[in-house]
Amino acid sequence: MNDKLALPVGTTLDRFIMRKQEDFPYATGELSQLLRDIALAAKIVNREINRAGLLDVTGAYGNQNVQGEEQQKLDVIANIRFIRALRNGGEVCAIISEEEEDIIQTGNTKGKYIVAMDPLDGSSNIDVNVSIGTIFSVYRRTSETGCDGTLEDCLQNGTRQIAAGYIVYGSSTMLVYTTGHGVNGFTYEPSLGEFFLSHPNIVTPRTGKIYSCNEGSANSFPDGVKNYLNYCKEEGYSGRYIGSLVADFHRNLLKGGVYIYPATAKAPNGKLRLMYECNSLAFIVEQAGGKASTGTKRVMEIEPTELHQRCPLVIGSAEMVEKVEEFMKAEALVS
Ligand code: P6P
Repeated sequence: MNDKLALPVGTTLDRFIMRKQEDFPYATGELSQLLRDIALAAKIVNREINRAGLLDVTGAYGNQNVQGEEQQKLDVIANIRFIRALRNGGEVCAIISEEEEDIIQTGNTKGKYIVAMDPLDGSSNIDVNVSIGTIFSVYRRTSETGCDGTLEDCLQNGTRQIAAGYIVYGSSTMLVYTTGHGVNGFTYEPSLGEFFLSHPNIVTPRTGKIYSCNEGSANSFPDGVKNYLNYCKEEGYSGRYIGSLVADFHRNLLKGGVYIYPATAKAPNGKLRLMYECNSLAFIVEQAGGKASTGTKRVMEIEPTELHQRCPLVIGSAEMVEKVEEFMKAEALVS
C-alpha cells in the first residue's frame, strides 16, 4: 500500500495521554480526563484570543483582581472557561485561580484533584498581539473525598505536584506539560481542533546565552542580580524579555536561557505567584533538566502559607540558574 499518499497526521494529545496512562499502574483515568478538560478549555480560549480584535473582548474589564491588577476582559473569560471545563469534567474538587481571591469549590466533592492556575498570564499584551499563556498545576487532595476541597489541600509545596503545564498562545498555540515522566509539547491544529505531539521529550540546554528580565527595575534589584546581569553583558549574552512569562519561559526552555524576576522595591517578594506560576514552571523545567530557584532556595521546596503568595524567580538552564545563585551567595557574604 502506498501510504505516502496519505501521510500520518501524528499523535493526538488524547492518544498520548491514554498511552502514558500506563505509566501509572493504578491509574483509573481521572488524571487523563482532567488533562483533557484543560485541553478543551485551552481550545476555547485560543479561539477567543485569536478573534479578540473582532469581538468586544479586548481591553480592561473594569475590575481589579485580588492582586490589585487591572483585569482584562479575556482574563475573566479565560477564568470562566477553565473553571467550567474542570467543574464539568468532575475530577477536580477545588481550584485556586489568580483571578479569584478564595478557593473555588467545584461541587465535585468526590474529585481527587486540586488545580492551581493562572488562566491567562501576560494579558496586558493581548491588545498588542503579543504571545500570552495559561499556567497550571495539579495536586492530589489530602483531605477525604466526599467534602469540599480544604485550604490544606491547596497549600501543598511544589514537590507534591502530580502534573503541571502551560499553554502558549503564540505564532502557534502549544500545550506543554509533565506528569513527572519528562516534558512533552503539543501543537494545536485549528483545522482539526486537535493538539498533536510536536516536541516529544523536551530537554532544556544545560546553559545558554539568553537572559530575560525587566531591567527597568534594575536599580532596586538585589546586588547579586545586578552583578549577574553585568556578567551576562561581559559574556555578550542577548537580553530577550517579552513581558509575558510563558513566552519567555518557553523560548528559554527550547533554546537555553534564564528568566529572572527578583525582589524589587515595588515587589519585595518578587511579582510572580508561587502556587500557579513559579511552582508550575519549576516542575516542568526540572523535568526538562533545568532549575528553578528564588536565587537562594529551590522554588518547589517553599512551604506555602497563602494562596496568592509571591516569590522571587530564577528559572531556566541549570548552569545559568546556578550562576545567579553564585552571585547571590557572594553578595550575601559581603553584605
Ligand atoms: P513587569 C505578566 O503580568 C507577568 O506576570 C509575567 O507574565 C511577566 O513576565 C511579568 O509579569 C512582567 O512584569 O514588571 O516586567 O511588567
